[in-house]
Parts: sequence; C-alpha cells; structure tokens
Amino acid sequence: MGICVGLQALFDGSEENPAVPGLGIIPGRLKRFSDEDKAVPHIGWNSANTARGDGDDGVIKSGSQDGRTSIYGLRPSSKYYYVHAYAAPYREGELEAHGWQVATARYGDEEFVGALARANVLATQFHPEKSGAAGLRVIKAFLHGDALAELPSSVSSPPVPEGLTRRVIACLDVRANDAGDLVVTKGDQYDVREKAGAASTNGTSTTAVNTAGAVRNLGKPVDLARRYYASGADEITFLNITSFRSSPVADQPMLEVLRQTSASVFVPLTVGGGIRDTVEPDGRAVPAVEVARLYFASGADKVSIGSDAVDAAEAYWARGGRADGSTAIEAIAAAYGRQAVVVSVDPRRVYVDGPHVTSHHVIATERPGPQGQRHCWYQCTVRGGREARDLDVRQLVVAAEALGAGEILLNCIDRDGSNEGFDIELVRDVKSAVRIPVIASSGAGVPEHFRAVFDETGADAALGAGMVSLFSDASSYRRLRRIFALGFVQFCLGDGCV
Ligand code: 1PR
Repeated sequence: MGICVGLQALFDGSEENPAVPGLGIIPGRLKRFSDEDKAVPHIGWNSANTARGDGDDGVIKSGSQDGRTSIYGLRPSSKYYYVHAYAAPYREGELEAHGWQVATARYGDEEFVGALARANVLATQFHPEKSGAAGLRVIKAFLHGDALAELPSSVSSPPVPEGLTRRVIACLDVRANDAGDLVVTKGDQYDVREKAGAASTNGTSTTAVNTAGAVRNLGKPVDLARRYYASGADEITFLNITSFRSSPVADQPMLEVLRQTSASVFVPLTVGGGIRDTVEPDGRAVPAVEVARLYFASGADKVSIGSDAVDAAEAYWARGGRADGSTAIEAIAAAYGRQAVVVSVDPRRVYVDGPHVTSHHVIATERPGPQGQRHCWYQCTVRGGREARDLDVRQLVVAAEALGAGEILLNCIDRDGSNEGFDIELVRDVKSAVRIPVIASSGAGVPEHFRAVFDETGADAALGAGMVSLFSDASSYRRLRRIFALGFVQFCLGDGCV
C-alpha cells in the first residue's frame, strides 16, 4: 500500500524532479497542478470516485463501474484528505488497459488519480490515515484484503458532487495557566486574562464566577481535540501561544499533547508556536528544522510559523526580494515539503487618511476608522501581538510564499474573539496576493460567518476558536456537527460545484 508520495513513487517519474526515475510499476508521469485558476498545493477533502460522471454537470451518478462495487472500501459518498502539488493526470482507459482500477478526483478542471488498485496493491494520493472514518475504512479493507465489496445499500444517494470542499478548522490556543496546567484558552484581541465579572467556560459548563486576571480556561487540549474530531472537524490546529517564553525544546508540553491527540484523532493536525532557531538552556543551538522534526515525530502534519516568519520576510525584502536559504521556512519546506509549512499572520488594522500617507499597501475600507478614515493598512506583529513591525500583511504573505510556505493562516487581532465575523476585506486582499491556500481566521461567531467568508472571499478554509469551544459540551454536539459540515456543503472549485 502506498500513500501520497508512496503512490507517486510507483509511476515512471515526476515533473517535480525529472532526473530521478520512479519505480516504473505504473505507466505515466506526475505533473504539477496549474495555479492559474486555483490555489496550489491542493489541500483538503476531495473525492476518490471509480465511476465516470455523465459529463453534463460533473456529478457522479453511481458508486463504481457497476454502480455497486466498492474498491478497498472507497465510497462515492465520502471525501478524503489530500495534500499535494503534483498529481498523475487521468486519461480514461490508459491505466485500466494495464489492469489498474482507478478512482479519480477533480481539482478545478484537472482530473487526476486519487487511488488505484491491482490485485493486492493499493495506492492512494489522499491520506487515509488523515481522512477520519472514511480513511480508516480504506485501511481496514486493505488489511483484510477486501479488494472488492458490495456497497451498503445506504450508500447510493444523494450523489456527492466532485471537487474540493472548503475546510472548517477548529483551533485551540494552548498555554499553561497560573497553576502550571496546560489549558485551552481564548483571548479577546489576544488578551486571554478573565475580566472581572465575565462568564467562565471550562469545556463542559459555563459559570458566572471567575477570577479576574486568571487565564481563561476552556478545557484540556487533548479532550477538546477529540471532541472536535468526533464532531466532524476537517482539521485541528494547536497554537502554543506563550512559545516566546523559552523552555527546553524536548520539554515542550505540546509534544505530549500531539502524541496523545494523534493516537485517536485521524484528521490533519497543525501545531504552531516556537517554530524557530532556538538556543537551549545549556547553550546548545537547535535549528528550527529540528524543532519541526520533533513536532512531526509527535504527530503533527504541519507546523505553523508566526514571529519567525516576520523576521524572515523583513530580511527577504532587505535583500531586495531574494531568498538565500537561511530561513526556517526554507529549511523546513526543503526537508518536509512546502505543504507542511503554514505561516501564521497576526495583523492589526492601522487607519490612515489615504494611500499617500504611507508606503505600505493600503486598502479602501467600508468600515471607517475612529476619525472616519476610509483607508487602512494591516500591520504585522510578533510575540502574540505584543510588538508591531514596519511590515504590512501583503509584504509578509508574498515573502512567505516566495520562501516556500504552503499555506497562510490569516488571523486578525482586531476581530479575534469578537464574534463579529471575519475581516472580509483583509481576507480578500490576501487571497488576491498569493496562490497558496489561505485560511481565514478570527471573528467567527455564528455559522453564517463561515458562509460569508467562503462566498465573498474565496478563502480555502476558515478557522474558529471561541465559537466552536462554546459548543463543545455533549449537549451541543449536533450544533457543532452542523458548523463543521459547512465546508462540506459549500463546494467551491471546479465543475459540478454546488
Ligand atoms: O510567534 O511562531 O511563536 O507563534 C505563536 C502563535 O501563537 C502565533 O500563531 C500567534 O497567532 C498565536 N498567538 C500568540 N498569542 C496569542 C494570543 O491569543 N494571545 N493566538 C495567539 C492567536 C489567533 C487564533 C485564534 C483566532 C480565532 N490566536 O489562534 O484562535 O483569532 O479566534 P476566534 O475564532 O475566537 O475569533 P510564534
């Protein structure tokens, strides 16, 4: 069984490195997706269908070639998690002529191989180990040798449209509270301390009593992550929000959180906070790529770089817009692939009277400033918003993409914890500046906010922290499920999207 690059290695070769031959077991070469019309890498939940659509609307009409047979547990009603920039283009009949059964997916107008099987060989471009229950079913079928099985009668209708879904991501801001326990917390504009008289939520109940000044406690990270997974979260992100306080790398509490979470949570896990070159208390230098390695070895699929990316972008522009291989983004992308590197951005609005007053990238805004200003720019910050830099959000994301980031996690300090909705103007502006996927973050308060950011900005994913934590007790399970299902019903790219 080959997964992702394990499928790719079976082909003759790849555009990714033409000089290196593949194993040549499957005829054909891999090509990079075109980013003319869509974000690359292709990240998220997509189909693996064995039947051809009728061509009119791109909608799959039946489950497999005979309509009722499942190959290694694949179902036309399921979506699977993909993360890759190169793929094997699908040409009808070619692989079948060599005895392969092929399941395909569509990204934009490109149809590519999502999975293929022949005898006891199964290869998937998607990650079954990160595809929740649908992926576990594929792994189980492979281990049991169930190459072909009858689809259950419940799996027939309605057919699932082809194409990538939007992702709804649950975020857990994690830090130690004053008693030294690791808790999930949530700030208002990054302030995570309780205000006098405010309600306090601990993941299962809300009380009116709290200790003013204490770190807000929403529950335990592993418990909450499991609950989000069980409720259908497409992805889970942990941010160690006090990572700027140094502690020995091997003692990072997030390593244990990841180990425990990844043992029972089978969707992608991102971890952020403290991904940079560090010096241990004994004076030993630890490069960022080593910090990232520890996180990947503990179960993370992606690392998210915040403050260090700002430093890297400043250096990039100081060199005249040139990469020199010295940054954590470049080192981690080179070692693990750019899809494993997220850059987390913490911008804050700065209102101005017009574009002429600053050299930064200014946008016109429909939400005027305190003095009625109709323009603003977004200033990047580091250390959890504590320090502002002379760098605008566009400069940061363009540099991050050039250095090798695979995705942007776009927070907004003004909206964080506000429940007022995403900053649509910010998301739209960043989306227009880069080709890599953009995750909108900060401000989700009701499900309509997710719909709005998907409809109005083309964001590839949207993340919620405070809002989803409100529904994390057992009685709110169905409401949480509905929120996480939003991305699935909000099909976005390619033919046949609804
Ligand atoms: O700088 O590489 O060590 O990374 C630190 C990371 O921690 C950064 O990604 C930074 O965004 C995050 N961080 C630091 N301080 C805070 C804080 O809240 N005091 N949290 C913080 C950032 C932003 C999101 C939040 C969304 C959605 N929080 O994680 O979850 O704004 O919130 P909402 O849906 O409740 O509105 P480094």
